[in-house]
Amino acid sequence: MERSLVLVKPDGVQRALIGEVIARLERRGLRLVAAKFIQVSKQLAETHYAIHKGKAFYEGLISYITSAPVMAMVWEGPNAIAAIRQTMGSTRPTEAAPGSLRHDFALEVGRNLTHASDSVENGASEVALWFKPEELVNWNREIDEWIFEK
Ligand code: IDP
Ligand code: MG
Repeated sequence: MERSLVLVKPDGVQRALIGEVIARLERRGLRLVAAKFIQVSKQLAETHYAIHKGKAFYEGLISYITSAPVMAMVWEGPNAIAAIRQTMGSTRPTEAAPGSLRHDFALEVGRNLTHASDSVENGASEVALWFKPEELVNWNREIDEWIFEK
């Protein structure tokens, strides 16, 4: 079972799209593990986006993610990493597949609504960065056997 960190970034929160993001992930069959609504500190932002340090958009990215509250969540499921990134759409909204969140609700790469982990390993490390172990809820749903094959 793969796990991904999912963020509704400040633009998604300001535009009242938290529910839209959650609805699409729920509808896909993914299972919610944790959620919290927080103001991101500069320190957390810099650790989370350390891989982008030095790039031209880095400073703008840090001020974007710390500009207003975010909805931070953990979602899990088989193939969760690929499934969630597909539901989000490509990083650049004009390259995102029709029907994806970034296609349907965004125009610019610097205001692309969401974050999702890009690999199983990064999913695990991002979940550990954003959440304490006791904030993660292990649970089963009645419908799991109709969505998860095993
Ligand atoms: P991802 O969020 O789809 O994984 P990354 O390449 O990891 O995309 O970039 C992280 C975030 O940095 C993007 O979601 C976007 O908000 C921002 N970003 C990436 N490239 C650019 C750019 O060229 N200009 C402005 N912001 C960018
Ligand atoms: Mg990324």
